[in-house]
Parts: sequence; structure tokens; C-alpha cells
Amino acid sequence: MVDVLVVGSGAAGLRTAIELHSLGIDCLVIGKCKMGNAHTSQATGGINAALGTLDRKDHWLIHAADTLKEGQFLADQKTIEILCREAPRAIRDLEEYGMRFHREKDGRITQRFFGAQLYRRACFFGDETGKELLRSLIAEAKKRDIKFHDNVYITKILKKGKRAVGLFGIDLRTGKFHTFKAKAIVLAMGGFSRVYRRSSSRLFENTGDGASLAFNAGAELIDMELVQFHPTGMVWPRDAEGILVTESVRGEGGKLYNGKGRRFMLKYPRAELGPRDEVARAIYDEIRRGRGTKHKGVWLDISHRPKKYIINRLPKMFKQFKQYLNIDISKQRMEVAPTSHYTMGGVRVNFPSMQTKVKGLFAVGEIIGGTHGGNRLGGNSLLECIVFGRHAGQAVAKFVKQNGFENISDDKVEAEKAKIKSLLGKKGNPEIMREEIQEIMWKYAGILRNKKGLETALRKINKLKNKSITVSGDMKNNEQLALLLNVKNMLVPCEAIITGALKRQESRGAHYRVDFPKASQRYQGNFIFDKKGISFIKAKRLRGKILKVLREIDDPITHHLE
Ligand code: FUM
Repeated sequence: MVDVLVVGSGAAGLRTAIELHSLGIDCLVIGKCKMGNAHTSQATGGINAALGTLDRKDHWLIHAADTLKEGQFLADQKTIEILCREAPRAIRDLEEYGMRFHREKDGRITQRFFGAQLYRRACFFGDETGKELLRSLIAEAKKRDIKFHDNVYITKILKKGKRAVGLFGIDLRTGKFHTFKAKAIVLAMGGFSRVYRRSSSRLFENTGDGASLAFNAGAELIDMELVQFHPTGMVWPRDAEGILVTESVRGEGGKLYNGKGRRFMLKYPRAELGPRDEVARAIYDEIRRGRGTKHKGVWLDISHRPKKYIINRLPKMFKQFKQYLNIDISKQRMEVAPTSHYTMGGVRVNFPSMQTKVKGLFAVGEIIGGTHGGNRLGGNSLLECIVFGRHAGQAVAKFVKQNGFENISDDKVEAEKAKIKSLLGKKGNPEIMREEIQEIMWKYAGILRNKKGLETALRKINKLKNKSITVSGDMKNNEQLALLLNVKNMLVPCEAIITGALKRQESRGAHYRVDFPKASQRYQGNFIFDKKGISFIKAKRLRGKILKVLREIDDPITHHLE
């Protein structure tokens, strides 16, 4: 029994736990992987804050304007204002936890360009920003003696009436079942970009467990059709396919060339540093039209930078290409293509309390939807975890002070145990099902979408939903069972992505309908997906200073182009 259960040991979960601890609230952090291995460790390029180190004119309002514009005005203005106004404070919090940043000679934090941003705004630690951020959060959590439980796969949110009162899960190593009782639950379980074949996430993460858990408990999902395809992932060898090639390569001056040697991004206003959806579609288009490379990619070149500079600013990329392809990126080009990277959709919450529709259930980090709108600015993902993790901690602390524990029904626990046990049986192969799902999503609900393809995808996903599959072995250390749990969870977000994509008969941000290639006023809003079906809410009109700022910064940046 603990006041608060935080599910997820990445940036969002840990920042929430630290805030709870500061407010004297007892919590337990549960992770499905080993601590330190959460997806945050894979985040590379940076975390945004308008510090104005190198570009004095930067201001949080300009950061907010860039964010709203990138999201094609589907995000809520107030939410974005909180995110950007509080970004410098988030950086200060991280410094306090001991996070290291790249710094200028005078000690100020260095900032680099990311796509679609007017100024150099991303604070970074080489290209291993997420790893360093996670290290510092874990160190802080350990200093505070925050409790952790690793390798537990949560399969159900236990409710009493309409309130979430506990969790049920299985320890993946020991096979033991666990029932956790709490006054409040915070889901910080990541997104669902791994429902796609090519993804920057590793195979076991971002599989939609959080969205699925919350949905099954009665929470709403929002913006599910809005999936970000990062322009540059590795294309080969097979085991490296999809791995992120950080935007900071382009932020540091990297150029894109097609297979014929043409710098094709020059026809766009911001060239290589345009919005992610624009660059991803441009690359995809080159490849589709037969102007790609041998492995169906394009070239990304940073070799004009000195080797020392590359090793200093992009150490992970340097190692990554050496390790997989024995390529020295200070001399040779990288072969890249779009990869599914981030999901703008997810669990619907009230900002900034992060409370879902289910009483006692909160969510924070990539698991939630609606923060970024139609597309997310690079560098805003780590930021949202830190800013809204703090808010979540505060709101949850308030909640637990006003609400006690509730009893958990034994019947519900026994029913869940029986359900998990029923997954063991004759030999089955969840791997085939996973590949099938990922292929369907990549082919029919990927970068370019149309009605016919989406309908095919929905039919195929519904068929898989009805497929009963079991795995052999017992509960202990059963990788196949863990995989099966993941695969089952993938189906909820898949259905929601496709349903939203069918409804959104326009192209906006990361969602591109070949049969509706323009944005339409009619769809200036958000689709909500719940057990009753899908509904639409109009976006609120922008107000106040932000409008003035948006008008003023309407010029494409050119000063960073060499
Ligand atoms: O390319 C990158 O480094 C990604 C950063 C992000 O998605 O925020």
C-alpha cells in the first residue's frame, strides 16, 4: 500500500515522483524495464527553453508561437504557454539534479538549432541528452530514497465504481502476480510509435500499453491519428532500421541529398530545418519517385564539419554509424529515411492537473495526447516530461490529501489472474502478429494515407483483435508472454489511429491524406476516441500576445543556412 503509484520510470514518471517526494507524498515507481533503460535514454538532440544564450531575441512567447505553428494550431494555447513559459525553470530544476549540459566558455548553456524553430533553443549534452537527463533524475530519486519496482508489467487498472484504486501486474522475471493499492495512479508509460514497422523506439517500448490500459479503464484518447514520422532514421542494416539519426545533425549544419546528388530541400523555405512533417514527406517523395539511394533512403551529410566538432557535438551518431556500418560520418554520408518517432495522440487529460476522465487516474509524458497538436517540435518532448511532471506531482499530492484508500475487490483480482493465465497454452507466435500489425500500420496508416488504405487497415486490425493466441511455457521469465501482452496492447491505439485518420478528411501536420491534400477549417480541432466511439471538438481561438508574435515571426528563417 502506497499513496501514489507512478507507472513508468522515464523522465515524466521520475519528475512526477520527485515532485511528490518534495511535497511529502509516498510513492512507488513501477517500470516494465530495468531502471535506467527507459525510452528517455534514447532521446538525443536536446530539450528546448528560450534561454537566449546565443540568440538574445528568443523569448518564451516565440517558443510558444513556434510550437503552436508546428502543431498547426490544434494544440491548446494555454497548455503551450505553460510549457514554454516554464521551460527555463525546467532547465534550472535539471541543473539542480546534477544534469550536465554543453556550455559556452563563460558557463552559459549552449543552444542549437532544431527544425521549425526561429532561434537556437535546444539545450543539449552531446547527442545523448536523454541519457544524461535520465541519469540525473535517477540520481535525484535515489538520493531521496524513492522506491522502485522494476520489470513489472501492469495489465489492469483496478477500479472501485468510477475511481482508480489500484493496479494489477506481473513481475516478468519471477512470474509473480502483484496487486498494488493506492490513493492515486499516475501513468507515464510512453506512446505507441512502435505500432509501426520502422520506428525509432526499441521493440519492447512505446507499444501503447499506457493508452490501452487507460482506455480500458474508461479514459478518453485524443488526437490519436497524429503520428510523427521523424525525417531521419537509419535504413540499414536490418537490425538498425529505424534507429534515430538525430535532428541535431541538421541542426549542426547537416545537408540532405537525394540519390542523384541533388540538395532537394533547397526548394523549401527553411531547407533541411523545416517542420518535421515537411522534411519527412519530402524525403519520402524522393524515394518514392525513384530518386533515393540503394537502400531506399537519401543522404545526410555532415562531413564538412571537422571530426573533432562532430565527436564533441554528435558522439552518439559517430559511434552508431561506426558500430553498424563501419562508417566515419566525418568523412562519409549517412543513409537515412523517415521513421515513426512520436505520437502526438494519447490519453486525454486536463492541463495542468494531468487528471484523466477517471477519478484518481493521472497521466503525463508521451502517453498523453493533445499537448503538441498536429506535430511536435523537436526538443519539446523531454521538456513536456519535466514541466508537466512537476504539475502532475502537485495535482496528485493535492488529490491524495483529499482522498483515502479504497478496498480492491478480490473478484476483480482473481478475474485478471485468470485472464493472464489463459494466455498460456499451446505454442503460438506473437512475433508474427506483431510483425503483421506493424506492417499494416506502416503500409496503410503511415506517412501518406488514403480512404481505401485506411479501410483496409481497419478491417485487418479488427480481424487481429478477434484472433485468440496463446504462448507456451510458464509465467516466469517468459519473453513470449511479455511480447503477447505488448501485442494485445498495440491493437487499441492502432484502431484509434485508423479511425481518427479516416475521420480527419484533410491534411494537417503529420497527418497527410493523399485524397484530401489540404488543411480544412472544418477539422480545426481534435478527435476524441472512447468506448462510445469517436467525436470532435473545435479548437479554441488564439488570443492575446501570441497572435501578435505569430504575425511578427511569419518569415522563414534563413540566417542559419550556409
Ligand atoms: O532528432 C532528435 O534528436 C529528436 C528529438 C526530439 O524528438 O525531441
